[in-house]
Amino acid sequence: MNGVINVSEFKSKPDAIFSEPLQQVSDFVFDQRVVEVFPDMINRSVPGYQSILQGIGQLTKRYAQANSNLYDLGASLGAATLAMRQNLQGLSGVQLIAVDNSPAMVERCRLHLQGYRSDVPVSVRCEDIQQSALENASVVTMNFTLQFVPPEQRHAVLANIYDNLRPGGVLLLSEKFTSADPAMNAMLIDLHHEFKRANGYSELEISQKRAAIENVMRIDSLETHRQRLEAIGFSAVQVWFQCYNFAAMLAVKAS
Ligand code: GEK
Repeated sequence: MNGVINVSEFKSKPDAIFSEPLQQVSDFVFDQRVVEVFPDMINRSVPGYQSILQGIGQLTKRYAQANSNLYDLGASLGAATLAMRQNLQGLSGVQLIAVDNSPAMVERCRLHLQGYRSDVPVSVRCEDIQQSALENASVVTMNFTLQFVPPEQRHAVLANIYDNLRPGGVLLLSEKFTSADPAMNAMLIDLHHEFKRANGYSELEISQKRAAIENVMRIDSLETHRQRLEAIGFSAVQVWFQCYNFAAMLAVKAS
């Protein structure tokens, strides 16, 4: 496996967005302020983020096909795009397309991608993944993005991916999830909050972030993900990483 992008290499201000008491907590948006702190924020908030990027690189190496497109939907600053790109050496005719609908993210993503050398062409599109035209895909990554799509639109987004995957192509889907068992769900949330405290977030930051995100990030259970992916036609769905209430899945379109 080639060296994997380490997000700590991305320049970042420390995330202090929710450190002061706010009179009213507004819905979370991926704006310029978030871009400036994003690498620090995601590293301190998503358990296993770095391991997931490494796994995305490994799975890309395994499933990328020559003469195909690879997509990173909801690319943010391009960490997964880079993890994918570093694992495409020697494969002819491949190109990467990173998509995000936040203009501030897209601008910084372009800068990041330019900072790393590669022969694999990459383009960055500023668009809503609900409207993305995909074609001839072998690997599609959604690393913590589907959870921001309104629940009623998720089936259509995934069906669009499935329809435009080549036989043998894969979706790499990472999501925060809920557990159907209320006690287990509460326990997983608690472990995650402990993880955030251990990474230096205060109670105030944890609770204000939770309030800001609850309307924009509505999460499914792993059962819901599996059932929806199978109903769309994916022939195999496998969780390959889990830490607390965060998981990464592989969904395969039959060859
Ligand atoms: C990473 N994958 O570092 N269309 C396009 N982009 C969207 C949409 C949409 N409808 N909704 C949200 N986004 C990245 C991390 S972050 C996850 C992904 C997080 C974008 C949004 O602008 C943001 O950049 C990204 O999805 C989600 O591997 O912050 O928890």
